[in-house]
Amino acid sequence: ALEMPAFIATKVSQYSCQRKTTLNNYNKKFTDAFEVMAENYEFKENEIFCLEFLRAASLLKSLPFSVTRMKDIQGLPCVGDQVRDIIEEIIEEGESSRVNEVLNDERYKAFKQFTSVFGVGVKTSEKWYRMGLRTVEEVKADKTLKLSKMQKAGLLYYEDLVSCVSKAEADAVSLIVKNTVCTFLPDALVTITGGFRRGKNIGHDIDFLITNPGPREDDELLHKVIDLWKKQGLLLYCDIIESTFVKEQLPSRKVDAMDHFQKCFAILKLYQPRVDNSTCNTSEQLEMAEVKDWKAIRVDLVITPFEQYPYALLGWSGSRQFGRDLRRYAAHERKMILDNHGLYDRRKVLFILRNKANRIFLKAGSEEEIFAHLGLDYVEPWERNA
Ligand code: DCP
Ligand code: MG
Repeated sequence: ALEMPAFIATKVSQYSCQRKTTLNNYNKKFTDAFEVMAENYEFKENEIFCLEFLRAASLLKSLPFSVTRMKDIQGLPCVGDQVRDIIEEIIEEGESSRVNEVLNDERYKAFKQFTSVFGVGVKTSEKWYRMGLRTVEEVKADKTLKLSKMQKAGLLYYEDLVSCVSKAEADAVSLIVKNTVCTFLPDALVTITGGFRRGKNIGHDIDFLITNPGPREDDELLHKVIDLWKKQGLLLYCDIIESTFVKEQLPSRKVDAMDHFQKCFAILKLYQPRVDNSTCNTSEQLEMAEVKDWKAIRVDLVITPFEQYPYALLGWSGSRQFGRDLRRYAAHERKMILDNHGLYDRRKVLFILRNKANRIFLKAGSEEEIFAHLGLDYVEPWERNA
């Protein structure tokens, strides 16, 4: 850790895209607490308070030292009264009563379980909670529930999907994805994004970007890949979303908006010999464990046009908070609009729209060029763990 005198609190930016946040978190005790608070506010659909805690968590993750006294947070941005109170409690008591209250709250506990199911968000959780359901087991047992195809798969493979994806599993799936894509498009570029690109060694899914350099585009690529996996018996679930990208459309100013790429949310069957049978008690369980020599893994595949690839890469590499702050920075500090497709100068957009011409799109051949367009110092993927 840096010595305190080398650290000047007033120089810390309120935007995580102007900070370096590695996985080396000196303040996990605090950031875990803030993330619980943020999640609880998300479950209550209180976006303002949710973001306040997410921003504070992100800020403390970027500090090069552990906070031990209230003096340590003096002058820092993103630390409001609510956040300060919790920091104070944790410094003095070792834990926060407000956070413990949330952790013991019946509604929080139920929502936490429900939203851990693939395909289940706050809305569905609310419905189930109102029906008196409290656990995933109860949801599984209730045969009267109307479930989407996604939720059915989420419940069917629940145990595999809640146990996190390891780096080794991500590498194994990465090989499968690359091999399959290359049988159809040998020059295609397949890149792992999301948390694994930021250097994490676990994740809840594996995210891939696929693009084809040069003029050739293949709208059928994703369908061909999926069909082959189906034939090979590797596909447990898949939901293909066709591209909704329209050239004339203005970029979205919503900070958490979905992009318009053709994509697929899939569950793949990853074969792997199970070595650890120590949790099996009966011979029946042992037999089951031996029979199931695979694990269900959540995989996202996103197909991007080559000229939008750097923007897609930046967006899909996350973290979610880093992406939010990049877009907030672009809008508030540069009067530009950033999304996963491109970067637009709003003043120029208005000017050009008034003249009924096409919208303006700042070209970028790499992530470095996007940071440069925004007037930001480049931040490496492993420094984006905000
Ligand atoms: N993302 C996006 N548009 C979406 C979904 C996600 O731009 N419609 C971005 C934000 C995330 C990144 O893609 O930072 C990857 O999404 P994940 O939810 O997979 O998040 P991570 O990979 O960062 O975390 P995890 O380890 O939980 O998978
Ligand atoms: Mg991910």
